[in-house]
Amino acid sequence: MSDDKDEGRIKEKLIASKKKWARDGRLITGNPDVAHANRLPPGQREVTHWPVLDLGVQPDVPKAEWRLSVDGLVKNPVTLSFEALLQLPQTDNVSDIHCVTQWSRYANHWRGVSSRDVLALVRPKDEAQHVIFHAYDGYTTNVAFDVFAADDVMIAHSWEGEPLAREHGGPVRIVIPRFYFWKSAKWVKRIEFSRDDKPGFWEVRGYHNQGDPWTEERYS
Ligand SMILES: Nc1nc2c(c(=O)[nH]1)N[C@H]1C(S)=C(S)[C@@H](COP(=O)(O)O)O[C@H]1N2
Ligand SMILES: [Mo]
Repeated sequence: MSDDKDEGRIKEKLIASKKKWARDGRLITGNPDVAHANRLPPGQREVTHWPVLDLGVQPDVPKAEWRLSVDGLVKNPVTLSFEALLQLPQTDNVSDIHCVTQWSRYANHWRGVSSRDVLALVRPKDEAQHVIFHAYDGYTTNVAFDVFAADDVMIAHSWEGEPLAREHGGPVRIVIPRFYFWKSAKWVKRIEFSRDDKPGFWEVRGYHNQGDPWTEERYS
């Protein structure tokens, strides 16, 4: 596995207990809300604080050194500095967070670059069916192309009008509100467009490949 070297640095016990939850199918209520009749997806509870979840490593990436490569099956691959990211069109979006560990946090105000503006810049090839996020802590996660292309997906540098805090993935993270929050890579460094799917860190450890909170796609 490509993440062998990262596993030495991250919290083995935390990972082991989450893998066990996945094996046991913990937290699944069996009451899907396909129509989104409620604001709260099944099995979730609302929190007002913002929990921090990571692998026990919070990389310190100064804005001046941060780079984002957007590459793979695209016609115009780019590597963006933080300054270059700010020069792209800026978008504000408010969305709810749903974490697979059962907390949801409503109405988070994000600012950054929308996935649609990234797509317009790099121009993916027709064969690009999957998007893989790579992060500075070695974390990866994967989504289908159309999930990335939704109109509420952000490459976010600010939250509630402030620079995104390091523990929440600053300087820049992904936000994919319609799926469990493990799909929203913190400390993002690369967005890869791929023909083939590449299940990410949690997806190879028993988490669902898609992660729709409304149908409780918690575990595979
Ligand atoms: N790079 C990176 N991104 C990550 C993670 C991680 O460990 N590393 N954890 C994921 C998980 S499981 C969740 S629930 C959210 C947590 O984001 P938060 O700490 O800002 O609440 O980040 C996701 N993105
Ligand atoms: Mo999570």
